[in-house]
Amino acid sequence: MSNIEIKVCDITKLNCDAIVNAANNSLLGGGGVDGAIHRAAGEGLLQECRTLNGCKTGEAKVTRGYNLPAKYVIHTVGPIYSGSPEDPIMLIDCYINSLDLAKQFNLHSIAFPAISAGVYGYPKKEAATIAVLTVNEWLKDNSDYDMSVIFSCFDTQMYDIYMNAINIVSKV
Ligand code: AR6
Repeated sequence: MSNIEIKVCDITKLNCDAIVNAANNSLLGGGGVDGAIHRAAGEGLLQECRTLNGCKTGEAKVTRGYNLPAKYVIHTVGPIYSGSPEDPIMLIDCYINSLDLAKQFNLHSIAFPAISAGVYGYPKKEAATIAVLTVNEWLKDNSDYDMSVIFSCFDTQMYDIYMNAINIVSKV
């Protein structure tokens, strides 16, 4: 997993080709990481988001990064956790569609927050394991393409959860 890094950081400060936003279906901003990204990017981001006609759960759309250090923002919408079998399927889609979109735009570095693991209530360990497994599989399936992935954790508790997930996945 040489292309995966886990960091405790504010994702809005990262100088990657793209940062991923854990958005809602409207794409018009909200709380959590979504609010932080819109505040840091400025009004231009909201204006571009208004042209996108929202985003379905599990899908991803791209905008420019405006005042962010990141060049692009990939907006994806995680599932609101309900305990149904659909939840992991939609969360997996968020990671795959974000990475596919980054590749389509010829981007080579991307940072993810813990999609759905905040307001949307996905149990943190499960969300982190799905994130690590899915990204690891995507990197294997796209081994001819150079992509670096950062998992941006907002606190050390989430960092520990991701480190455990990496340890579990690397033993599989
Ligand atoms: N950098 C990195 N991670 C962050 C940051 C940050 N600046 N801020 C928060 N987090 P959430 P969700 C972490 O709730 O669960 C919004 O209102 C946070 O600690 O942002 O997918 C949207 O508009 C948590 O671990 O996203 C939607 O309505 C993780 O990011 C809804 O929330 C995700 O938490 C989406 O909920």
